[in-house]
Amino acid sequence: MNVTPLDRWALSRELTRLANADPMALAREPLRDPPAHAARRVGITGAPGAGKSTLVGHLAQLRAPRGRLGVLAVDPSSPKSGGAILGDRVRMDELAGNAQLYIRSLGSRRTGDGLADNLPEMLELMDRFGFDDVLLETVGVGQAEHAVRAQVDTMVLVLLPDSGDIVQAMKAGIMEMADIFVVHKADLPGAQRMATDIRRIATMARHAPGDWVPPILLSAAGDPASLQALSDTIDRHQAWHAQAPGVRALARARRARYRLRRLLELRIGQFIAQQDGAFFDTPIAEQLAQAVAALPHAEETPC
Ligand SMILES: Nc1nc2c(ncn2[C@@H]2O[C@H](COP(=O)(O)OP(=O)(O)OP(=O)(O)O)[C@@H](O)[C@H]2O)c(=O)[nH]1
Ligand SMILES: [Mg+2]
Repeated sequence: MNVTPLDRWALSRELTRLANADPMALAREPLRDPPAHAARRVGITGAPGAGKSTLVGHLAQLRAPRGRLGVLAVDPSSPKSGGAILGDRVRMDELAGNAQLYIRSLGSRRTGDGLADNLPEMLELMDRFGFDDVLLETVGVGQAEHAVRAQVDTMVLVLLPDSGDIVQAMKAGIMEMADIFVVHKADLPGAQRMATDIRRIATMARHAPGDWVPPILLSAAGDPASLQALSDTIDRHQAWHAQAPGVRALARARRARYRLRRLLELRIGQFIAQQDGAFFDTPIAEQLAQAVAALPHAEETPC
């Protein structure tokens, strides 16, 4: 547990710099030693209004006393209000004044996946600032989950009871990505049935011995035991993640792949935006060849 004072000012300044930095310029910065410390990274994702912020707020309350905890919310419904970031049922005054707690909202910009452009660098910064836990809230729009999956150790998928959520989630191929399913707003009708549906779908996935089998939890803002159970399940998954052979190497490779793909996509996006109609009249093989040839010259075309 980190007991040194958190330099909020330096952290905020650096996060702002990263939030505004051109990803290409950032990629050209001199390589730094990897951070000595790694935060436990937990992604909380799900459809708009599923209750992500509410869960993040309660998790922050439960987990902040154990160490330095950061909350990063990408595109929250109301970026200006800390209350919205944490959900309206969490009393801010219970969290305010905790010197080891840091909450920040990030706007998503160019990336099509609904994540902040330089999120990998921001998460690495959280490691450098000695965070024990980082909770990352993102609104699920299909693509976002794929990107979050690459960045976190534990992925919590929040689903609403009795909605088209599960169909959407299946369509987007995100059911296989969750480490923990949470049917939130379990005080509403349909939660049990939804959990049963998820269980039916989840049991179709094959698991080797020693694999993590994603649990399906029910939660409600007014049910403290359900929130504690979620926090405990996150701990269990983190413990499994830390010791399971090959899992950390896989996660590292996944992050590295995501980082490179994100840069390439940005670069290719710039290239395509710069072309005129005549370019698209040429054969597709020619277009492809030109696009690939343009890749190494990103610095000549600032975005
Ligand atoms: N019935 C019920 N409503 C809840 C519960 N938890 C949260 N809500 C309500 O659901 C609404 C959305 O909650 P949020 O936590 O802001 O949801 P979110 O997923 O963060 O929403 P976005 O960030 O806008 O996508 C709010 O009006 C909450 O009061 C719950 O357990 N039961
Ligand atoms: Mg929210």
